[in-house]
Amino acid sequence: MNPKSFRVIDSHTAGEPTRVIVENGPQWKGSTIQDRLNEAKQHHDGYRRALVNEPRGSEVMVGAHLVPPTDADCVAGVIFFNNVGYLGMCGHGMIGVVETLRYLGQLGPGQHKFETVAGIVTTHVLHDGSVEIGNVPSYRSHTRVPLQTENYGIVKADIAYGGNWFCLAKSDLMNVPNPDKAELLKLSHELVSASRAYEPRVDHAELFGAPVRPESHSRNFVLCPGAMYDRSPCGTGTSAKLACLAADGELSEGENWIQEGILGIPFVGRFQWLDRDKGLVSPTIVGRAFVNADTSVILNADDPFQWGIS
Ligand code: PYC
Repeated sequence: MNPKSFRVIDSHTAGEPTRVIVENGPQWKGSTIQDRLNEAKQHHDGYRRALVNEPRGSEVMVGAHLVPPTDADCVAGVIFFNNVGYLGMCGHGMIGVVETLRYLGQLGPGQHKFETVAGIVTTHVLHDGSVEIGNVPSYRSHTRVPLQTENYGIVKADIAYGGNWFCLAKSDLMNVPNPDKAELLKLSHELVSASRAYEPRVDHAELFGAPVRPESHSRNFVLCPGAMYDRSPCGTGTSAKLACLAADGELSEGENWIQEGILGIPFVGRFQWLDRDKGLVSPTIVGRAFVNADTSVILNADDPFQWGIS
């Protein structure tokens, strides 16, 4: 790959940024979303490194390639990436992609489907500008397993899938108005490591505590791969939480769960059962994104950090 520049649109969803390549991106050759993920990894990883790493991006940035869909019912395929690699699905990022396409005039009101590496997701642009995501089937694989951490003793945690794999635990560290991020990161890292004995694909941790707003049910802190924490309530993380609430009988089918992120901005989630015996749910997440930049990324062969600082 050697474009001189390409156009990107930036947005944030509840504080968490998404950067979508909209012009002069890679030429895709494969036919399935899995082929295209492999191509992104093998041939187009420079786009990822240039976009999300410093000096253009930061560890908190999630990027997205829009690729031709395999399924004719879908608007596009989406390959999400961050500072260390690729994500099967990204809820805040999907809301950002929909808002980006709306900003470009390429998406009208109503329902639109997208292919992701984790499966097909349905999106719906609502009248107030927020976006509803019908996420991939989600489930809990392990219930309240005792995880031995280095600094916090034994912590009981659930392990669940919501498009990415999560270790989920309640933590008193969250029950203060301004939680200590360094402590939350340390505990989250220790939980991800310990939970891999049960499910090796876990690469996100989610800690829960009391919400800030009276109408909310919970506030979370989500550690993502690449050591950054999600500024939003995390769409895939909220989906994993919904699977746990459903399995525990703590939320009824169709009932709203208001999940604040660490900045206090909420996503609204609810679920439908797909298979009650297997604990499989279809989660819906609602959140809002705002476009905040429409710009060109310039690649200069003389620049020692043309491809970002890894
Ligand atoms: O919203 O699903 C999400 C997400 C995953 C990583 C960052 N955000």
